[in-house]
Amino acid sequence: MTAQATRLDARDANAGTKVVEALAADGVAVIENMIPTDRLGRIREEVLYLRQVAVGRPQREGRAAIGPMSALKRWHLGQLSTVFSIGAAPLARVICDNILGRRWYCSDILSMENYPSRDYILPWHVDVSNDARAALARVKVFCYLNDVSAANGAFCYAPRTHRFVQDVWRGMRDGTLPASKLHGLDDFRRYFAEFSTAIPEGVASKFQELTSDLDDRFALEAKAGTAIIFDETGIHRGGLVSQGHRSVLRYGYRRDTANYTNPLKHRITRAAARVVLPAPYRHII
Ligand SMILES: O=C(O)CCC(=O)C(=O)O
Repeated sequence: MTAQATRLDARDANAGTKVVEALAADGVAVIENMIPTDRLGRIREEVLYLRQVAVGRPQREGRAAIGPMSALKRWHLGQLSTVFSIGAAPLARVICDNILGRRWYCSDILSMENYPSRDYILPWHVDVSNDARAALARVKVFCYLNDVSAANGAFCYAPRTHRFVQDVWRGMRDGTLPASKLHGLDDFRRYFAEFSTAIPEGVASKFQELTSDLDDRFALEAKAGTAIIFDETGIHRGGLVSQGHRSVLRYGYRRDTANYTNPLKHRITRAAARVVLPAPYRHII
């Protein structure tokens, strides 16, 4: 299987800078040992707890998410201390500082357990829409909790596609391209065919080249404890689990500028939490 992304090690002192460079160039980076081997057992236990409290009952399969703020309000921080310490690791903070600026927080911690299925976990798609604030509005740190290969659903990313998707968003925003909601790879293919005369030639041909033969060569296979960081404007998919299972813990970080229902209350609660909570919680809440 071809490795289609820069691979580095979380213990490398310059890992943060290298991740930021790889994200700008390729839209994706793989970080080995994001979760040290000796903490994987504890993380798996805490993830079981997270799944139980997040959905109110033990749940073997599927997604379960908890927001750090809701974990705080429901007194679950202590039981999730290792999960939080990985999310607040210096490397995660350096990456968020560089990409999101100084004001960011962890908005959600998501556990995903996938078992054999006839369907891909998610087909080729991008996550964000044509919105100036959306590009890299969120950083996702996507950690494998077991060894993952193409056979058990490795995450797949088409490197460098983020640049051409962003060109299209830019064109829509400045009015040189017709506005349209594009999410799946087929939406992009249709759009490129329909507006071929408006889309700059370099953008269309490069996008087509990068997405013409997407398959398992783009699967990011890695050992338990490895994290994948990716730009959500690039084309990616969840793989197919044909045997075994895949266990993932995904941290989502956002700029602290989102429109909350009650922004003042939200800000005050977060500011207070940051003063009173010990590390690691105060770093990411
Ligand atoms: O679960 C996966 O492998 C895909 C996840 C994904 O597409 C996403 O986080 O945007």
